[in-house]
Amino acid sequence: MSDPIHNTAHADSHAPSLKMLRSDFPILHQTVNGAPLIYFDNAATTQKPRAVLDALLHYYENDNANVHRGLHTLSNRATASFEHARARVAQFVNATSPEEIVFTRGTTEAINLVAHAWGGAFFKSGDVILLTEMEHHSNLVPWQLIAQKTGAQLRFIPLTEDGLLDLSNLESLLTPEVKLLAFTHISNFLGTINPAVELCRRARAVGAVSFVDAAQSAGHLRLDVQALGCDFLAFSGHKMCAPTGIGVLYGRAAVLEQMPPWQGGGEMILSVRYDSATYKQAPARFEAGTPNIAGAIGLAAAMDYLETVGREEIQAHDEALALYAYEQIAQIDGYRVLGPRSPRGGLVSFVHESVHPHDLTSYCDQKGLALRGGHHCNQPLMRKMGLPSTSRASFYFYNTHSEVDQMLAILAQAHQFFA
Ligand code: 7TS
Repeated sequence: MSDPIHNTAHADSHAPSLKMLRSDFPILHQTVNGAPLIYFDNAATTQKPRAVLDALLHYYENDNANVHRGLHTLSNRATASFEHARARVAQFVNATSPEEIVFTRGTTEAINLVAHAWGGAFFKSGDVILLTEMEHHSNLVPWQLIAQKTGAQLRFIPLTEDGLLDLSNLESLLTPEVKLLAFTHISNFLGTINPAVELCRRARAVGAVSFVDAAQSAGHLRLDVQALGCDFLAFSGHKMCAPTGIGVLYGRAAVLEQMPPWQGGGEMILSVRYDSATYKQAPARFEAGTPNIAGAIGLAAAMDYLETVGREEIQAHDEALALYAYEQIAQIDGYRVLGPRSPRGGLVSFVHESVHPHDLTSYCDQKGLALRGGHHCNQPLMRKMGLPSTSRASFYFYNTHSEVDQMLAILAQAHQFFA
């Protein structure tokens, strides 16, 4: 069979296998405001293939029951599927064991869990939490909250003019006071791919724990937590073809074992008295209450699906579309693209010299083109760059070069329309 994804410009018009992939996504085949939908808001959430929808339906039609507590067949089946999903995730990120995988609602909840549980136990006054200036609010506000509680301080790795991390002074930032370094793998605003292996290694060298926010990378490139050398890593299922409400916290076994519980409730206890309780080992200790069972099963189905598409092919395709869009948007009168040229994740942020990004994004919506306009939860960096907001096109493997060409035509029309 030929390569399912073609990453040379315009090759997709001759790619029957890519068209076949699109047919796996029922939602893509509709018109919006009278035009065929072009869905370029994948950094916010991706669409779901039939295989994932079927897995959800199959679970609810055949196996639905609560997990880990039933002595009946459906409960045992639901438990087996849920724990199979955990093992699938472990394999997907190359964790050493499923016990290193904690299910959460998403990236945001995973970061809050670590900030409150790990940070709450181990941060003390004078400690430093090192972040970067390009963090999503999810990887900033939870650390602010725990810093206020513990007396720890936040410190930031600055950016270069090109939108890369400026690591020239890392030594002076990554001092022995730094207890944790948390950074985004791929910026959801600039598309920058950060040197995760190097950052984790440098953190380890000063005895700091590392936390990789993989929300924008997990569905786009092959993640290997052992090769990255990270202590924690988090991502959201919904940005990689799985349902909303399910996400993952990976924690290296030795670090996870030290972490006290965050939320209390059913499932996470060994034994409870009126005045005290003892807790299970990780990961159960961090999964209080009934989990998102169907979501975990959908996530495993999504991982199987992404594996059949080909994770290297996905990365190459998304990056090729982003690079093509980046170079071509810059050629259209009135537009400026942001962030480094290459390498980049599968997204491009841009601004028009006089049209507000919200007006531009609404104009595009009228043509069936779904972009995101806003601050992309990067307010501090936007403010620093003097931007109120941007428009952003973000791609996935079911997007095509001809869709990018249609976007370019719409952006050129918008320039005329608003002139
Ligand atoms: N970290 C990064 C880098 C993100 O891009 C996002 C979501 C999150 C964390 C939070 O993920 P959640 O699933 O817990 O909400 N980013 C975006 C976006 O770019 N547009 O909408 C959500």
